[in-house]
Amino acid sequence: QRIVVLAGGTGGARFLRGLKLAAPEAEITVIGNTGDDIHLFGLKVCPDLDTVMYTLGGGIHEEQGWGRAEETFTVKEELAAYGVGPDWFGLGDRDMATHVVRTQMLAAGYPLSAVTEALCRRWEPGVRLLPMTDDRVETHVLIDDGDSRRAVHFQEYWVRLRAEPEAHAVVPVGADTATPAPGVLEAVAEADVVLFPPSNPVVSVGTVLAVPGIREAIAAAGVPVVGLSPIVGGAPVRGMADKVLAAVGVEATAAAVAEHYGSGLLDGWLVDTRDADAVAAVESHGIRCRAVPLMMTDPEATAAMAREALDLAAALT
Ligand code: GDP
Ligand code: FO1
Ligand code: CA
Repeated sequence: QRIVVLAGGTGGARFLRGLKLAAPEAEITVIGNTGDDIHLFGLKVCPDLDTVMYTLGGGIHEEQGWGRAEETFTVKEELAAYGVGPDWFGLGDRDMATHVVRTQMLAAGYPLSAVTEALCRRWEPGVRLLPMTDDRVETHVLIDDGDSRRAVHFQEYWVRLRAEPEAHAVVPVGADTATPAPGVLEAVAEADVVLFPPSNPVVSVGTVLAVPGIREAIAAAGVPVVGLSPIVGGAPVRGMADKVLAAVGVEATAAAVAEHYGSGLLDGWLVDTRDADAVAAVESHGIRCRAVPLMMTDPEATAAMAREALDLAAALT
C-alpha cells in the first residue's frame, strides 16, 4: 500500500509514528511543510522537516515536540554574549549541527530535497520525507502595528509573539511561483490513499496545498483523501491554530475545518468522540465522517487513529 501524508511538525510527526505502527508494510511518502523555514545566524532552519525527521528517527525532545533530546544551548548563550540575536528562537547545539550541514549542502548547490534525503540517511525515519518544494517559501502573518499593518515571519508571530496579536492574513510568500519538489507529484499520482494528519490546516497542510500542482494532483489521483481533525472540543489540542484559522475566516471547530478543506479535496474526515455532534454537519457537506478517539497520548492510541483513517479510506474506495 502506498500512503501519502501532508505533514506539518509535531502533529504530523506524532501521527506518522502511529501510522508506521498501523501499517508496517506500507510505503509512506511524507510531503513536508517548508513554509515555517527561516534563516537565522546564516543558517537555514526547517522546523517541520526536522520535527518529522527527529520524531521518526528517535532524536526528538518528546515533551516539547520539537528540537533535540538532551539538548544544550552553549552556542545560543555565546551568541547572546555578543549581543547577536534573535534571542527568542531556541536553537540548540545538537540541532544546530543539522542546520550547518543543510546550509553547507545548499551553498554547494544541492536542492533542499537532496539535502533532506542526506540528513535522513542518518536518522532513518522509515518514511520517504520530501519537502513540498525546493523553492524558497516563507509564511508571513499580517498583524496590526499602530495605525497600519505589517507582515512578520511566521516564526516571529508564533514563537516571539506567541500568536497573541490578531492575525489578519496568512501569506505563504513565494508559494505562487514554487514548483513541487522532485518526487512529490509522482508520489501523489501513485498513491493508494492520501492522509491529512491532525496538522495545522492553515500553516501546515494549507501551505503544502498552496504549492501549485499539489492540490490538483491530489484531486486527479482519484484515491480516497482522509483527514483527522486537529481541533477537538472547539479548540486546538496543542498550540494556537485557532488564531490562524480566524485569519482565514474559519471557526475553530472540527466541522468547520472539514468544510474549509471541502468535498472537492476531502473524501473522509475523522473527528474526536467529543465532537460526535459534528458528524452530521460534515456529512451534509459531502464528506464521510466518523467520530473516534483522536488524542495522540501514546504511539498505540495514535496507531489506532491511523487504523481508523485507513479503514475509512477503504470504505470510500
Ligand atoms: P506544528 O508544525 O508543530 O504546529 O505541527 P502540526 O501542524 O503538524 O500539528 C499541529 C496541530 O496538531 C495542532 O493544531 C494541534 O491541535 C494538533 N494536535 C497535537 N496533538 C494532537 C492530538 O493528540 N490529537 C489531535 N487530534 N490533534 C493534535
Ligand atoms: N518553538 C518555540 O516555541 N520556541 C522555540 O524557541 C523554538 C525553536 C525551534 C528550533 C528548531 C526547530 O526545528 C523548531 C523550533 N520551534 C520552537 C518549533 C517551531 O519553530 C514552531 O513552533 C513550529 O514549527 C510551529 O509550527
Ligand atoms: Ca509548523
